[in-house]
Amino acid sequence: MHNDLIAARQSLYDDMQQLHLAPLWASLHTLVPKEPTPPYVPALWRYEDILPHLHRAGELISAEEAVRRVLVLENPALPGRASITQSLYAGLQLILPGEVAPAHRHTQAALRFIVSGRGAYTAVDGERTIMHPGDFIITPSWTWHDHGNPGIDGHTEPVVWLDGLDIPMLRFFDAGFAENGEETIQHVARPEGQSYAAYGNNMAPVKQQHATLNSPVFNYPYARTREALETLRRTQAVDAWHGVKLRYINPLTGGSPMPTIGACMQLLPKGFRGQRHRSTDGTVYNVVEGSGSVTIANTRFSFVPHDTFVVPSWATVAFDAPEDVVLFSFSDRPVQQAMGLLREAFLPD
Ligand code: 1HN
Repeated sequence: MHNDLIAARQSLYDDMQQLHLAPLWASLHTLVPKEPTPPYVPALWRYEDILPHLHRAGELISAEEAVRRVLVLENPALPGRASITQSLYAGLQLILPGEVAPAHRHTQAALRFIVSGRGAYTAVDGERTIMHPGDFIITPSWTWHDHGNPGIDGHTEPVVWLDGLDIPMLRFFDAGFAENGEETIQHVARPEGQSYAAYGNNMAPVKQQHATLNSPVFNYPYARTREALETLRRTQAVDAWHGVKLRYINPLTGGSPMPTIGACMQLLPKGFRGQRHRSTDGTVYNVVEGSGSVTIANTRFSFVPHDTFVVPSWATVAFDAPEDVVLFSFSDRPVQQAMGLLREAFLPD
């Protein structure tokens, strides 16, 4: 009787399959897990391992031919998906002296976190900004952007940055559009520094302060961020989980600089031994300064400057900083917050 029932059920499922029907009760527990079960894994990419390959690519393909010369950091459990988490993409981009990466725009939003080198610029909707190591730069959805590396003061060097995009999220929504610019290098419409002067000094133009989805500031310079963290470590209690951590904001709203990606910078003072925490936003980190280690779930990863690592949704994370450490990070937090889904937990010792 029992075997008959099993066979009869299987026969039902087989017949249903012809009609593209599936029994919910067979997968209900995986569809609605008790807590997140991300299909991707914690991982760390050593800059030292990536850089030789990036330079080999530099010898084999120009920035212009490649359009963007990027090595994609693919989550080891999501091969071929151009995804570091389920919602986010990350890659390391190289632009050599004299090269240009042609103007285009797309609905996918991008951030740049400058890793190494000086003398390159990125242009966003008619304004250029020189990229310095540690700068956080945004290229919001559907903004024209191109990059170039003319050098600075007669001195030229390769420039490398980390790109973060919401590519998998837009793929999920099937909301991707793109177009190429008519010119390779977009026309410069405003002098460098104009948007920062207008919006980057805790002030806003008296006649045009309507808030938009994207921050009117598009380069958040490292010098200012670093100085803020340095002052705060000396003047306030260090958080037991985050150290000293600030989030980047759209100055007109106080919200994230772009609606789909949030970003932070944190300083872990020498000797910091962080407590474990977790959150539903899978997060990508880039090491700016200092060596240390991070324990993600049960795995400990050592890191040095410029390494990149990913902490999956709901995995516990704790940092150890035997010297001063500065970490940049980004995630889909603003999306989860807008949907009322973000959860985080700060675990006791
Ligand atoms: C893109 O436009 C850039 O502008 C970098 O530098 C990476 C990955 C996929 C699609 C567009 C850039 C990208 C990208």
